[in-house]
Amino acid sequence: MVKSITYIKRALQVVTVKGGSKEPKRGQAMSDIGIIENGSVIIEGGTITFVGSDVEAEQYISTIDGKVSTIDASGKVLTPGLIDPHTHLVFAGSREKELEMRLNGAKYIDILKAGGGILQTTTSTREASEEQLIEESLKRLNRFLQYGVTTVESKSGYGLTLEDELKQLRATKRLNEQHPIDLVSTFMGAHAIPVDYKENPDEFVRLVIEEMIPKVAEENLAEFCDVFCEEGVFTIEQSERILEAGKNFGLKPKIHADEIVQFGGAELAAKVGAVSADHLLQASTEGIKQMAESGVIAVLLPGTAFFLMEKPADARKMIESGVPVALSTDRNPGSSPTESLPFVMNLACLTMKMTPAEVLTACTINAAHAIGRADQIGSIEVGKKADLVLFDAPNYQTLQYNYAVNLVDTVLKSGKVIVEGGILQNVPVSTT
Ligand code: IZC
Ligand code: ZN
Repeated sequence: MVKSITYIKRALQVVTVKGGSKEPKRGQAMSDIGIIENGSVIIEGGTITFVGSDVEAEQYISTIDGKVSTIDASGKVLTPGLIDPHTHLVFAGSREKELEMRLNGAKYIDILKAGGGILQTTTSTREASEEQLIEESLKRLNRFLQYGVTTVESKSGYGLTLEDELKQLRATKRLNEQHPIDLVSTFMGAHAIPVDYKENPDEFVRLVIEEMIPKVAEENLAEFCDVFCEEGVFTIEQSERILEAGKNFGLKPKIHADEIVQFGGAELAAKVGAVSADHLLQASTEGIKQMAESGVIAVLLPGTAFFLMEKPADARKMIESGVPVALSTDRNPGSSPTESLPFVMNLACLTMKMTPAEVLTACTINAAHAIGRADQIGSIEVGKKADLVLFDAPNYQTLQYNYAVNLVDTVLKSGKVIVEGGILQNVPVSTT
């Protein structure tokens, strides 16, 4: 069989983000994004086999046999496919009424405590069939693709019964099979205390630990276990028990930490050896120090802070303390209804003062580490999967200089063009 070769040439810049596949990038290394000016990338069978200058590429291509399709990247910037390491992708219903409630002074957490918020989405998700969940989520995945996102982490947590959590996770599995975006699944049964357990939250924790986690692991439906560790949701002690139980079943810990009040979530992340601690708006100095020591990745969500009209996390302090930082949309129907990772990148720059180079590291190789995929994706290096984005921009700084506009021109997933001229190519829009 003739080998299929894709030759991307004449990019103004190839942003390789190389050198971080073993360990996430921290501190100064986050600014080191390995730019090649006037560069080319060659892909063979979905894998990157050459990265270098246009001149070297001409030499290399003359040594290999196969059917070559060429992509002219003149005037554009090539980056790794963007990675979103924190979403609540699969759900039914919407919560636009909460925006007006919040504009009138209601707080996100009080809406939840009153039985709305996550619990409202839980009701609509329980009512939906697995097919309906897939149908609704496909639309979101297609928007992610148009924004240059090629891998997405997806959490359960809108079922809150064994059967409904499994339904959400099975929908995630089928979405992963049907859609070009790769999904990485997280079990988050500990997302909220259901109304019927309000008087006895420990009984719900028992259910999560003894019934849900073993079944999720048995069916191999998740790689990570997450918990909403927050005042009025799950306590530090409950969160620790849940994350340790997950570890016993091979689920790697993640944690929603210190979003609304300073609660000790960052410290707990370090203690349990979490892969990431996410949000961290109120993280303590001591918690940040412990995260740096334990190598916990901070997944920061400035879109959520923006949408909740709160001050974002202290990214500068974390980077200066040696915590590896990643970024994510937090796509969910309550506190961050967007698939625009590029806009979140703008916000990281404008509201948290991350530099354009740090932002790119945070959405590629560090995000890959936050979902355990840094050996396969997150940088443009020989041997990695050819998940790539061409932006219609003269340099990488322009991605942050233009804000809230979509500069994505072409997206390749495993070497296959799935967005061209900003338009989706042969991507499923519906299961029917
Ligand atoms: O549906 O509100 N923060 N969980 C924790 C969420 C936001 C999702 C939601
Ligand atoms: Zn979340």
